[in-house]
Amino acid sequence: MPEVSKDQVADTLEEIAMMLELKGENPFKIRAYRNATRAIETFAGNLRQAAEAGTLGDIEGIGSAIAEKITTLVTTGTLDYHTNLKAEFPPGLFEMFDISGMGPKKIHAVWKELGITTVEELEKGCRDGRVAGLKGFGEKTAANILKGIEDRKKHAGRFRMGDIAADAERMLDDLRSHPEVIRVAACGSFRRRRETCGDLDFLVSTREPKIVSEDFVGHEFVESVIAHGETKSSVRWHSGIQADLRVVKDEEFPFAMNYFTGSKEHNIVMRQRALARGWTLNEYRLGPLDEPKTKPQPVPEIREEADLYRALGLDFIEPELRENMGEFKAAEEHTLPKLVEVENLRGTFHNHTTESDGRNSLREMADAAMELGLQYLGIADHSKASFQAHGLDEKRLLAQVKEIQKLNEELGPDFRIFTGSEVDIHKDGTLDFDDEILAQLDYTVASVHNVFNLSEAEMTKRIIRAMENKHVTMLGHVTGRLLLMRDGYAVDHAAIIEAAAATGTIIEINANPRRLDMDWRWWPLAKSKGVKCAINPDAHHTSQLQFLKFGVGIARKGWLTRHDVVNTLPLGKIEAVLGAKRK
Ligand code: DGT
Ligand code: CA
Ligand code: CA
Ligand code: ZN
Repeated sequence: MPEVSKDQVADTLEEIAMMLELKGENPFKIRAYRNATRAIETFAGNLRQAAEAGTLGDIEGIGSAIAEKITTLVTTGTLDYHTNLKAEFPPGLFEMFDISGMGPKKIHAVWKELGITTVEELEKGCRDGRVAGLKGFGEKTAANILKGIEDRKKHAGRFRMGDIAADAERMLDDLRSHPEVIRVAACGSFRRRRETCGDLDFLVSTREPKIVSEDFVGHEFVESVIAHGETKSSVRWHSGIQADLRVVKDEEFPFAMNYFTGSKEHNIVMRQRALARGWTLNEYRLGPLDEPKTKPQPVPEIREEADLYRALGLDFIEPELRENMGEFKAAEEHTLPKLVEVENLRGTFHNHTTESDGRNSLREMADAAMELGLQYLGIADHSKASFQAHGLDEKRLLAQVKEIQKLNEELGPDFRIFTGSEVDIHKDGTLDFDDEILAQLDYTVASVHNVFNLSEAEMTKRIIRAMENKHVTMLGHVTGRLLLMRDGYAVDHAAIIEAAAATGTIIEINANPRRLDMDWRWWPLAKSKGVKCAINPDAHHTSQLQFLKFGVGIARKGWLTRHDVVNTLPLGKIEAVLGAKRK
């Protein structure tokens, strides 16, 4: 029997939760399956061993009834409860859960009342008025669902960086250790650290193209082979993403690496610069033009990518900046920034514990931060308005502050936990805690978590009003977007950046790979106004402190150096930054 992976177990539990919702079952039962899904996703041990040892029920978030079901699933490979439940529903129904605006109640209604069982039928029903005519729906709801369907189409076929990075790194390692591989790179949008990738573009140089290509298409990640040749192969991995492999001779490697890293827009300028020097540049070589308009310069020898940039009169351009958004001018004028690196980070803010909706205790989060080599950890649990996330009221918050102070004494002077709150910004821009309470914290992250449907002007005003509070140290996830799932609420980024500069409010890069918000495209403007950045993992689990690396990728795409990012400051210096607005 093939091993049942953690992902498969989590998917099965999630499907059960969805089906129970469709049936209108008891919310507590549904919640239990959702909690178990999350517990499995973050469980560090071996599921099969835990099942055989009978210890699944000991995992926090998994009750005995669900533990039994998981045991059946991992030991037998199937779960009748799930299979039988699934037989009750047309399969197309499940896809509707991916549409923003469609919840279980609505799915149930369109199915039972209109006989709609697929997304295509749903789209039709929205257009011909049937959906709007349903009790409790109306024109506005139908329009909303249509927009959700459009959004889903727009995102189809892309993958979040956070969902593909681990596999991509593993493949890089495997290729690197392949005896026939000379050089290897993952190019394309992955190397440029885009927030989402359409596919993965691997490149190797070798004297044995046949062997390397065969091993690539035979890799354990591969679900199906799309194309298999000696210089180019394409496969689909189990995760759903397509991975391409290009195989070149070692002397071609720097050109291929540059070409396949892109972006396309960046490549076009590179080629123009080559032409201007009487050369032709493609993915294999830099050579003299056959019919140069002017006398060509001698073609320099290129051994690596940096040589190519030098030959074209440019400083080396980091892959993250290759979007043709000003990098050529800066590279010519030697004004490219020295981009921030993961190693520069000394601490992080905006993290959750079990006190709100996190999965690990304060102590566990602190231990994990120390293990990562960080000097400080900010705890910013949700505030009371976020009741669905078990937000803290004043009493619980102040109790947490006490607990943190106690733990700080215990941990000694080399590590510090900062007391904070991810305080909700109300609809009118006021905060979920009074100033008198906020004044007792080391810092505050202010975030919007409800009433998303304001106009851009109203939402912008709401957020700016919050930033004007001197206790608001930083602004959390500016747009609230969930990549490939939900567009952010409408905000005027430029106005918010202006207000951040005027009030001295830090803006976060929420490093959770589902968010990566504020978007990298806005950071050059923010930087030019002197706005500082905090790279925050928004960790709800110790393992999610690792999200910091995705945030650093976005900061680099935003041209930020370590001087632009406050959490590169060591303990002893960061305190002044946190307190600056209150002065
Ligand atoms: P993706 O996969 O949609 O996330 O984005 P990329 O940038 O990885 O694009 P992809 O995989 O289609 O191609 C990889 C790189 O190859 C791309 O960044 C630049 C280069 N490339 C592909 N097609 C063209 C082209 O038509 N012209 C030029 N100049 N470069 C291209
Ligand atoms: Ca690609
Ligand atoms: Ca590609
Ligand atoms: Zn939040």
